Amino acid sequence: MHVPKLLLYCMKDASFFFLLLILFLSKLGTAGEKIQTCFANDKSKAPLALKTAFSLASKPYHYQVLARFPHRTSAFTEGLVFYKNNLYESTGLLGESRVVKLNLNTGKALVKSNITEIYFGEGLTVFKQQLVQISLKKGKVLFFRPDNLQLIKEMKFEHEAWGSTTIENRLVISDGSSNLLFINPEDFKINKILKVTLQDKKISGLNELEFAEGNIYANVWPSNCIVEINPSNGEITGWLDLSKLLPEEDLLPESAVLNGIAYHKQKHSFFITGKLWPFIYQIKLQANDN
Ligand SMILES: [Ca+2]
Repeated sequence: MHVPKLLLYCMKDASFFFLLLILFLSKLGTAGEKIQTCFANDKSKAPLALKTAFSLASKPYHYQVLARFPHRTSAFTEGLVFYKNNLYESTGLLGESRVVKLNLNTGKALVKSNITEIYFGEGLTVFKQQLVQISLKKGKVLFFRPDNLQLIKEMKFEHEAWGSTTIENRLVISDGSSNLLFINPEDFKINKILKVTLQDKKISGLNELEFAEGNIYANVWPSNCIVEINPSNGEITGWLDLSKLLPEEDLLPESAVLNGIAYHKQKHSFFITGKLWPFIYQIKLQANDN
């Protein structure tokens, strides 16, 4: 049926017109609910384009919480990674930035890095048995020994850097845009820029990263959502809404968004926390029911 004929039919038959209207409004309502769940704790006005893209995407992954561990509410988490069964965290804020080896059961720091210079720590990853911490704007990259967190060396990366992970012999760095930068860690030159898209829409705000089981997982700032990215073409293949992970009574300031993703290969599960969150959650992804 051609559109003009359809309109004519609707005008002739008011009930059919109202049926169409109800269907349209119910569709909007479904999208609205999805937006609200994904950005339930978002007080910082995530871009409308981002919200719309998620509302149009397929349903999020389900997840199961396997365990909950304490987390220091003073920790402005910027990166989380496992190395040899130990969990390491990078914290941000000027004067508060360091790398910490965590006791998962107590939430306390077993070992802390000790850098006197003021910088803003960001993502944390592992390369050649060393922990690599990037920083926001000073171009500083710090390499630490995992056992005692002594500084091994410093390098420069003249680019804004938010999150990081490692794929084989390259680091992958986010910069808050929709791009992921593939870096040679020997000279910190950019080898490749991967554009991340969801149904052909660019998704910006990519932050903390984790490479796990062939996919890149990234949390999308400022939200409590994690997206699953195909590292070969940048397409988002799934997403996870973690806005219900923290109990409502534990809701924290505006800046307290999800920002820690570490994958434990042997336990087949993710360890998730956020800036200033009181807990680290161990979760297992489950397929969605699309
Ligand atoms: Ca990570």
